[in-house]
Amino acid sequence: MAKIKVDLKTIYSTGKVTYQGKSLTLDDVVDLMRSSRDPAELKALWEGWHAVARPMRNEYGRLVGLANEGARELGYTDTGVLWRSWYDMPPDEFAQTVERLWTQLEPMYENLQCYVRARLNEKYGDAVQPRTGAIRADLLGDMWAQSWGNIYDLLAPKNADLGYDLTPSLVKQNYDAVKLARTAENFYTSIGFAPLPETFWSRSMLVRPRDREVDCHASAWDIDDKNDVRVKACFRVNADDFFTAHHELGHNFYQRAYQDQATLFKSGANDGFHEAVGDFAGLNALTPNYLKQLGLIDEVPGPQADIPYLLRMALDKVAFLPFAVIVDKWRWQVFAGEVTPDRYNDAWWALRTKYQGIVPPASRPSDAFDPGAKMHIASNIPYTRYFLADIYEFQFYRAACRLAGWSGPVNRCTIYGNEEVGARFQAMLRMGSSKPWPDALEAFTGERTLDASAVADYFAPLDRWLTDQNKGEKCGW
Ligand code: X8Z
Ligand code: ZN
Repeated sequence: MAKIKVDLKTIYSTGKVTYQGKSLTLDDVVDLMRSSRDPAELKALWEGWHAVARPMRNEYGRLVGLANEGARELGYTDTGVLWRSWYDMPPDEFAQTVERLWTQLEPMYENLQCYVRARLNEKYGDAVQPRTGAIRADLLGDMWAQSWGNIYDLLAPKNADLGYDLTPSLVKQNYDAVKLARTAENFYTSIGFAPLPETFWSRSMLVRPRDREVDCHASAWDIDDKNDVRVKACFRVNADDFFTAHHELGHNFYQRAYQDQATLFKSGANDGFHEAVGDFAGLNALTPNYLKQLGLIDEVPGPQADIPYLLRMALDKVAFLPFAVIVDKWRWQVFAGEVTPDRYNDAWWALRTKYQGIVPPASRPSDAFDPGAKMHIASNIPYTRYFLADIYEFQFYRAACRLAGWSGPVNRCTIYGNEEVGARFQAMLRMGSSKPWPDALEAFTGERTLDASAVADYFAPLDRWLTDQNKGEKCGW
């Protein structure tokens, strides 16, 4: 099993795409897809990367069999049940909880999909993107069509301007990978966290080394259960990695917060909490008030920028929801033996189309293994954690803004510099996994359940606006 895991991981992290005579790494391709608006080029890059995963299928099938053997020895029916057993409730109830949360947010996603599809149709024409049905997966500014913020320029409201563009500002202000991480650290220290240890800066990998192959997918590490925390990433200077820097450091600050717990409790309240800490910081850090304090924008835009801002956020946070559901829905089916290797790819696209309303740019080869083109499948890392984080981070944010006594539009709230809120937040993180997660959630928010209303309330003004914009469209797919 260890050998298979290394094989799959290696195929993923060393995969190259040959395009226009150049050999491109995944981060090169991802970078091109952020800004390319040429459908032929996008299709070539998308197909090129998905071809990398083809040789994984057989070994992946063997991994599933071995993982299931282990899960059964531990008393679980299959690995999917084992993975669903981590949330202080029976595995079936957890699956129902995910379904409940998704069902609550689905109408908002459909609204967003409908609006985006119409704008893409106007940009590319019927032959590339029809006005009805699913969206072509390569047109959304992201290899996995999981977050769509990079095509905001194609979707911006006609008469309302966001007022700034973060990526060029970062470039203009001479940001580099270290400055991204320093800036993220600054958010945490402003709310009372101790600065990162010097070893973080000397031992982390923040850019892609030129002399060897590395796994570039960003991750955060706790090496000694004490202070030797590190990030491994290949940051580039753009809005995505500005956010990712906050995300990764969230893992490290959480690790340090629970370092005095007993060994068994040195982990997140659940894995979704671990992902949500940095996302919560990122939500605060993207607000115009804070960006102004950093000198990244000249002026805080007026109320006319609220809808554009919410749209920009929804393209990342709302668009992500169905993707974050299907990655493990697919694996739950696979681990349960409901989907066999010959149907891996079809089952993947059935879910992608049903939940996300997207389709591949052209029909897929019969031996394709498109799930393997996503790091978390190739490296066998569970994914529902990111769905949970997408919910928790808005619950954290809503509670933080309440604690801070914020009264303006919620999207403008930032608790930057608020040590009182920071202390409450750290008290939750210090608990590690010593208590069931509802206790941890309650310690900071006063709430004990996963609650989609925090996301829904945050985006409510946008949802109304989208409904209005979509008048006359045939939404759904
Ligand atoms: O894998 C990550 C982090 C590392 S835990 C960079 N994320 C998911 C992804 O990239 O697919 C963060 C958002 C979702
Ligand atoms: Zn993470």
